Amino acid sequence: MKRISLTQHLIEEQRLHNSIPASLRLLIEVVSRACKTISHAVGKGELGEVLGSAESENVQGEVQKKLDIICNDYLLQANEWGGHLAAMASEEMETIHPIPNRYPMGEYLLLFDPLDGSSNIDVNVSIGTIFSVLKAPEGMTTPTESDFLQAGTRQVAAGYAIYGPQTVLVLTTGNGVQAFTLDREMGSWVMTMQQGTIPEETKEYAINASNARHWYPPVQRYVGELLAGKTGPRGTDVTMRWVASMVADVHRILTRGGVFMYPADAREPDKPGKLRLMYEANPMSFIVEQAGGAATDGKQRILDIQPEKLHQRVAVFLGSRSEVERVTGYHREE
Ligand code: P6P
Repeated sequence: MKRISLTQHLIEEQRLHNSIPASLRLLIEVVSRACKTISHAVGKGELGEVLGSAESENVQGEVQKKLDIICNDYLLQANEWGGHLAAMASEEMETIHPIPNRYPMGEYLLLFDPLDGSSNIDVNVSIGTIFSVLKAPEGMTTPTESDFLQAGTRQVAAGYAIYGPQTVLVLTTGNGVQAFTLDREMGSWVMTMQQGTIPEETKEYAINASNARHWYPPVQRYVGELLAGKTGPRGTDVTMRWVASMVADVHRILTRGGVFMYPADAREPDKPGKLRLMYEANPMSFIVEQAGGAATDGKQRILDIQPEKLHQRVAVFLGSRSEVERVTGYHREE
């Protein structure tokens, strides 16, 4: 495979598909540069005195890590001045962040989880940044939260950076999924995957099994059949992985297949699960579908969900198409 840069890829995509105008290319390159900065900060760990709690909570009521806030600021500062954005939204901020008046307003909306998997920061397990790009509604002058409430099918780009043994940026702009590995000596993103494809079948599943007694019947049935292995209806043994970093679990699935589940459960009956629709489930679902996989909330395609709130949660079943269709089918049989 040609080892091309992110910039060359974006310019060639524009020539081929007319899908990445200059302002969207600038947006993606600015976000990728912020991810390089985040990778450096994450990589320093305690040496940068950035580990540990920030003694504050985010809108989700979750304790924020120092790095959550630092990385959120990196993304805000990197994207404010370019003239490509109208506003931003983040897991770490209750309200949207309009572009300051001193800068020109652009045509895109950027949503992100600046550092997903925070519980893994202090124990040196892979974490990541997830981002989603929408177009601002025509004629919008002053961005409001409602301008962000667009179904996942309206995304023009989505991606994540995973900070693990390698730092890898995974991106889709609607024409397949590409991956770029950070060449730390050159400081550049180099294409290492030209078209990600999730295998249709898999023998690997990901779920937090400690919640088993709280799962609703369709998930109990699906996971129970997997656990029965050769002796059960599936007739084969499987393996389970749970990193508790969505970026790491999704990256494994993009690389070798699998099914990722964060279902609703009886612990909080009024909540449809833990993960957030706008800046976790939607971007990951866009990537997974572009790689030939599937993503539902147990009942419907995640990308079709019409959002009602910026920080709303959603149940997530995504990955190898045959498995997602099976577990979704069990929900529909209910
Ligand atoms: P649990 C990380 O906090 C996160 O939002 C996702 O990245 C991850 O998949 C999930 O929560 C882990 O949740 O309940 O297993 O700790």
